[in-house]
This record gives sequence, C-alpha cells and structure tokens, in this order.
Amino acid sequence: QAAKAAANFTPTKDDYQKVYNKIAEVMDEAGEYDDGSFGPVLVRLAWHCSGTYDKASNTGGSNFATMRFEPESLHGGNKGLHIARGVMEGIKKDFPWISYGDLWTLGGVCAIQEMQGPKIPWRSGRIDGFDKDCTPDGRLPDGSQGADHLRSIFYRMGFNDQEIVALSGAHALGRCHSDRSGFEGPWTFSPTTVTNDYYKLLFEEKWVWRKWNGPKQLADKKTGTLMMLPTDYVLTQDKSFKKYAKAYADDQELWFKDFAKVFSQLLELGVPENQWATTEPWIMKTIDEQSE
Ligand code: DDH
Repeated sequence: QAAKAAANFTPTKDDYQKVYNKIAEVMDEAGEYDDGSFGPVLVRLAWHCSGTYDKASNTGGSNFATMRFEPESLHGGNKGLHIARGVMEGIKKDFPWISYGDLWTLGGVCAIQEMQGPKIPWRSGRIDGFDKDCTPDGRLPDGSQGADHLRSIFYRMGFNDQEIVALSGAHALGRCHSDRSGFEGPWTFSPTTVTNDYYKLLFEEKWVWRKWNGPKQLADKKTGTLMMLPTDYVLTQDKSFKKYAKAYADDQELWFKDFAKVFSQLLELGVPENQWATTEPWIMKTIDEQSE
C-alpha cells in the first residue's frame, strides 16, 4: 500500500471496497467491548462528523474531519468517540491514501450494511482539513430536550420532519454509556442489528421515567432494561413526528428505503460538488455478497 501513497495514485471504487472489507473485519474484532461489535460506535462517528453542518454558513459537515482536532474532539457530544477514531486509525495505516472524512463516513456505511441494514449510497471525495476548520460546540442534538430543539438542530442541516424521524431510527443500534453522555442502556434488544424495532418499541411499550440519580430518561415498564431519551420519546408526542414514526413502526422496508436516502445525504453534507469522485454515488458490496 505504501507505493499507493506515492504520487499519481487515483483510487477506484475497488480500492474503497478493500477499505470497506477491512472495516468489516475489524468491526467484529471487538471482543468484550459493549455488545461485541464496534459497529454502533462507528455509525455514531460517521453521524457526528457530518451532523455539524450549518446550511446558512455552509460550514461543518464531513469534509474536513475536524473531530481529529481540539476543541472538537473534546466537545461533550463526542465523548467516547476516541474509541471509534482509534479503530479507524488502525485501518488508515493500511490505506494511507484515504482521507479521514471518506474513511469515517465509509465506516458508517459499512457498519449499517454489515449489521443487516439497507445499502447506503456512498462516494469518495472528502479532503482533510485543519484545526481552524473546527465547528463550535452545540451543533449536535442534546438528548434532554424536546421537539423545538430537534427542529432547530436538524433544520439547520437542511432536513425536514420526516427526515428527522427517519434518521432517529439509527438508535436501533448501540447504547448509552453513563461515562460518556450520562445516559445509560440500549434502545432495543438487538443493538447490533439494524431493524425498525426502535419505532415499534416506542409505540408498543409503556415508557416511564426512570428513577435514578442520572439525567432524565425513560425506561420500558415491562423489563426496565431498555431506554429512550426525551428526544426519542418526543417522536410519539409531536403530531408531525408521530405520523412518520408510526409509519416506520408499521413498515421496516419503508424505513430502510427512507433511512438509506437520508443517511447518505447526511454523510455528504458540507462537501463541495466538484470534489466528488463520481456523479452517481456507489453501492458498496457486503462481505456476504462477495463470498457468493
Ligand atoms: Fe444518537 N445518541 N442521538 N443518533 N446515536 C447516542 C448514541 C448513538 C442523540 C443522542 C445520543 C442520532 C440522533 C441522536 C447513534 C446514532 C444516531 C447517545 C449515547 C446519545 C446521548 C452516547 C453514549 O453515551 O455513548 C440525540 C439527542 C439525537 C437526536 O436528537 C436526534 C442520529 C441521527 C444517528 C445516526 O446515526 C443517523 C448511535 C449508532 C449510537 C450508539 C453509539 C454506541 O456507542 O453504541
């Protein structure tokens, strides 16, 4: 690979597929970490490196991978993501030619696809920036808030109500950590598989405030083992959000289709059109498809 770092190497889709395959391999080498997979935290890295976008000033987003630098790496919302960045740093050693923005977003794509989710259209073209490109703190959502906050954060990126609800279903994956966000627990019983269970559980379970010393979060009354953030629960309370959340609870295929589109858009925020390697995004192959 060292030779490829040398001048005049233009990576093709095939080269990115090799990176994808390596991420898929490393994702599962998580041992006792969380639920045995780095997949969920890789999805969160892809989201947090993109979700800083501000449409009005055209700043932030995945282009410069500014979370590598202080102060963005130290923003409260990014606590714990050093783990995901560390996993990615290992991959970068094998593929030194890839930009961090491309690597981190491809990590999100790989994690979603390998955890049985939909195909996420993706293309390369992000470039590495500098610490001066860091975004100010406060651009990512705060789980303790309500519908107005959700709208102000996501409208700023250019998303609408339907897209807010579709993106939120990523919480089918992973969990909250008391030493990171202060919240605690998983949203679903299958935190390493992409399903529409997040929406189903929101409507099917009875949610009560958890009695504890931590920040305000909800627990399912039946088992007490699952959690919802106030921002998750509001998807069942706000009339406009509720309509979409119900539709996704009833139809996983519909959610897969809408999620694939909006997650792909999220990962492209802030990247100038002329930087893309191709006009049409690529569909990367899963490991299973390549072994057929
Ligand atoms: Fe999230 N998220 N997220 N989230 N998120 C957390 C974990 C994960 C909010 C708050 C939290 C999205 C939207 C929101 C993932 C993906 C996505 C945690 C727990 C908090 C808190 C962190 C910790 O303690 O480790 C809030 C608020 C919102 C919102 O207002 C909409 C979106 C849009 C995505 C996405 O990927 C499209 C994933 C995956 C995790 C699990 C991470 C892990 O380590 O596990």
